[in-house]
Amino acid sequence: MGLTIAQKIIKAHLVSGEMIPGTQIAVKIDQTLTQDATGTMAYLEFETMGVPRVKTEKSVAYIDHNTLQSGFENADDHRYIQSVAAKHGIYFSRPGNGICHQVHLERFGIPGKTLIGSDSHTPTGGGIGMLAMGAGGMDVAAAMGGGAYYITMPKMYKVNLTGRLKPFVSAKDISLEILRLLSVKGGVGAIIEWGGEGIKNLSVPERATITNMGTELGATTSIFPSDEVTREFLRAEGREADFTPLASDPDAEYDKIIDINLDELKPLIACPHSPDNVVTVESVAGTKVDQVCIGSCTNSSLFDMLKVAALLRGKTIDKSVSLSISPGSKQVLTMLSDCGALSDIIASGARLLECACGPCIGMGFSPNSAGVSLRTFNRNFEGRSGTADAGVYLVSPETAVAAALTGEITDPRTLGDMPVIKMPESFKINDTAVIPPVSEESAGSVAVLRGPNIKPFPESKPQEDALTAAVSLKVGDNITTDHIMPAGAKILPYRSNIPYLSNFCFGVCDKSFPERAKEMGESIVVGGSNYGQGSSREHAALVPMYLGVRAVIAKSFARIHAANLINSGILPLTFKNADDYGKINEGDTLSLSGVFDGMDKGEIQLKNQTNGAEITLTCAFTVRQKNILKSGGLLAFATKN
Ligand code: MIC
Ligand code: SF4
Repeated sequence: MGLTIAQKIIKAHLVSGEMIPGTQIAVKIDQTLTQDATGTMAYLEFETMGVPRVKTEKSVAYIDHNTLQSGFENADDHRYIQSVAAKHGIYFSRPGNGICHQVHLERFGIPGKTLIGSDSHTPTGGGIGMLAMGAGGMDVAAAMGGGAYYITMPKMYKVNLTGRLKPFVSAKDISLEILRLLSVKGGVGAIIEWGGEGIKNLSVPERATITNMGTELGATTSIFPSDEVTREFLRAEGREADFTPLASDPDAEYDKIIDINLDELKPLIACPHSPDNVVTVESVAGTKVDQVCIGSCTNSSLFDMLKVAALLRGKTIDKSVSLSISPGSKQVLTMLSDCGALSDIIASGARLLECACGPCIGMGFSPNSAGVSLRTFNRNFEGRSGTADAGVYLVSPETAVAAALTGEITDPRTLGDMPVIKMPESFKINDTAVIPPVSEESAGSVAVLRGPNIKPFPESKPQEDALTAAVSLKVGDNITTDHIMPAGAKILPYRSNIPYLSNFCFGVCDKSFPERAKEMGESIVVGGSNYGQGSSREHAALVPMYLGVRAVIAKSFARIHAANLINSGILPLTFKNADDYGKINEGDTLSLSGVFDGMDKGEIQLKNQTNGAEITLTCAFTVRQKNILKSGGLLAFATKN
């Protein structure tokens, strides 16, 4: 049987296991990336592991999330990351150099290589034919130390694109269409390969928009072939030598095949508060808009920005709209400036933000009360923008500009003719904002600089054979990591201070949770399906662990979050019968007995002491995961072994 692209890369990197879907495999990791919001913790963990020099081919530390320095905390973390990177063999991308995924694609991504990143949108690298996956900080730390990355062997899905995008319909609309078709759970346990003759007309940045948003499907990753389009992109980046062709075999088999005809696609929009709440733009046209934000790792490439500039040229944005533009990288910004397109953007009345995540993670530019914000980003979860009652919509750059010009949601096809965008043959290369590590010989003289905001790592407890604890919180379906551990400008600076962060845990669902959990000592959280979707932030597991959460029982889990729970020593258990979810209420006391035996058998019995209900829970832990849980988390396990 022939192989898919992902299967070929996995086969070439397989350290243990067999490529049987649903079973655990370990893959060798060639490259890692971190960003600052998860990086500080990842490097603290890496230091604990005691490995002097990273063992990957390339590891890069980016500063792109916590760039708003309203106190010493973020600046201290930047200095810590810069010093730890220099010492241990990691490249350091300075604040202002751009969003990790955009810069990595431009400067470091290599077709056929494996990449894990402590950020859920690491699959952006799939746009260039990498097997790129989001992971928790501890897993990234382990990979930097030469450890393999353990995942469940995914199923293979294929999306066949036919036809060609019409003017004012773009890659973002393809992402929204697949979300409309599959939902935020539709990609769980799968790798999505994009193919068909329709991909020939999609440039690498457009492909990267699509693989980036594959994260919102819950997919392990998404990937495009490495073809002549890829070669052209690498050539423009002065990196043609990194090119290798990569395609699936003609007889490769897929678990699901989806066809999308690009000729028929219309401008789409994801309505609040979920990326799969997708309708056509024309069906909500006329809705008043307060704010428009263009940028983020989904839509901040030079191609996107040139389109935006061309559509804004000679026009003024509506007086009721505030428009922000954040180019994805210094390279994009420099080229926009050199060709004069930046002036068109500025002249229109847009506000220029730095090359960073910015509004996407609530780092400034929060909307007004009950405001309507149209964003070219990938997530519109409740509260994420920093304004609790804002309504965030996800759109393409074309639709974003249309709304900025008219002050209301507007089908961009009504704007007239789409200007023709000419991409330069080569990009302007200037890597001075990427600081290489010091040589191995000089590493001893580098002092690691720690600020007072770095608090000791919380101690986890080994799992025991029996657990009796009360339910501190019961939540519904699709709970995101933004619900569990919110981000935003006020909270993000404390990512290396778990005790302080814990005051905000589950704040979006129930502000009294942290107090209650602390009073209970040990407790259990109950959730619905797709629990923990969204970000890779391990803080969504570390903080509940700090607050005494010993187990999470849910109808199903998102991949990275389930791994983070295990890495933090928390038991993720699934209802065998989803209806049993109704037999547990907040405050009930639950008893789990025979946990070790149950972990081996894949079933653990639960007794609800409050109402007498007997419930069967399932789990599918590998030997390694059982040992991690019995050790009290990955860090304890890794330092012991
Ligand atoms: C996000 O988009 O939610 C983030 C912020 O980039 C996160 C990482 C984090 O929480 O630091 C992600 O997607 O993994
Ligand atoms: Fe940054 Fe937003 Fe991308 Fe996360 S989704 S990496 S916050 S731009």
